[in-house]
Amino acid sequence: MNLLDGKKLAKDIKAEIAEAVQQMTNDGQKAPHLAAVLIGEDPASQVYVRNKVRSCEQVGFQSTLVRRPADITQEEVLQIVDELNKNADIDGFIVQLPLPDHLDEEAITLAIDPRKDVDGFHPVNFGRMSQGMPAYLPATPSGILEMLRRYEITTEGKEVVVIGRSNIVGMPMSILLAQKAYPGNATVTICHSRTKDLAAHVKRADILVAAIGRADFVTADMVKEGVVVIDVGINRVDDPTAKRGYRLKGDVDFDGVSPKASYITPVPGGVGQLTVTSLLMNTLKAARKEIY
Ligand code: BQF
Repeated sequence: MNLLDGKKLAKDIKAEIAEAVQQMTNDGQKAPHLAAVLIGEDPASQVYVRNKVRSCEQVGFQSTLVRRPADITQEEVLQIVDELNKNADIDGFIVQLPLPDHLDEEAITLAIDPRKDVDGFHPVNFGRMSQGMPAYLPATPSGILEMLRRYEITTEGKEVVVIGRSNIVGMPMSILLAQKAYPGNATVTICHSRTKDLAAHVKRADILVAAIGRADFVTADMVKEGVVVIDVGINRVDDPTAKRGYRLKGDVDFDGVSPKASYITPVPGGVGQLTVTSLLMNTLKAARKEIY
């Protein structure tokens, strides 16, 4: 078993981004500037946003955090998005999901200028991505592609099984791995809650992407010997012995599955790390106007 070490890759990628920022500022340009909108007090969202702001600092980006209470109105959120769209100093911004229930996530995502949509969630970016046009790719699939590239994992002709069909992970991941590209050229199966005999599909996978959102969902009996396992799950499970009272577990039973896997991502320290570096890469591209 080989570990797909997200922590190490993230360190390398951040050093590369920091170098690019140095170049820009040496050339008299301003540093890339990312803004994040955080609404409410969701504990996981607070961790993620703090993580993103700290990562910006590490690479020399400017960052702006816009924090608002959970009872903000839809109109007020749209007002913030509009201001960020117009603010020439901001290269890209994100609205941290999930949003409180009374807010319309779809309408808010649609209000973001696609040229500043560094999360790649706007349907214009999804559409461009689907057609192989330059686009801001959603951060998690983009991070997974980068991981496959850097570990030189072959995807051409491989059986890929993606479990999960979300707009931000499962769907775009499936499209990207089926595209005529590297990494890509795979034969992709999308499994979901209505799939009949999920275990039979998973058993055929050369590469498995697990994006379900349930701790230890994939067990050793379900996978083929030699499988490459990409575990997207970030699940909090109670652990009284941990300092925060919980620990993170993936969607894959790591201890059971890893002896059968040729490569596997750990949780924590796997895909999540690359999700954050992909957001930074997208912001760098936005500052350089590389996409459109
Ligand atoms: C790690 C996310 C579900 C829903 C909304 C590093 C992150 C997580 C884990 C992180 C995630 C998950 C993010 C690790 C951002 C990934 O070392 O294992 C980084 O910050 N993530 C998010 O912004 O929104 C989510 C998962």
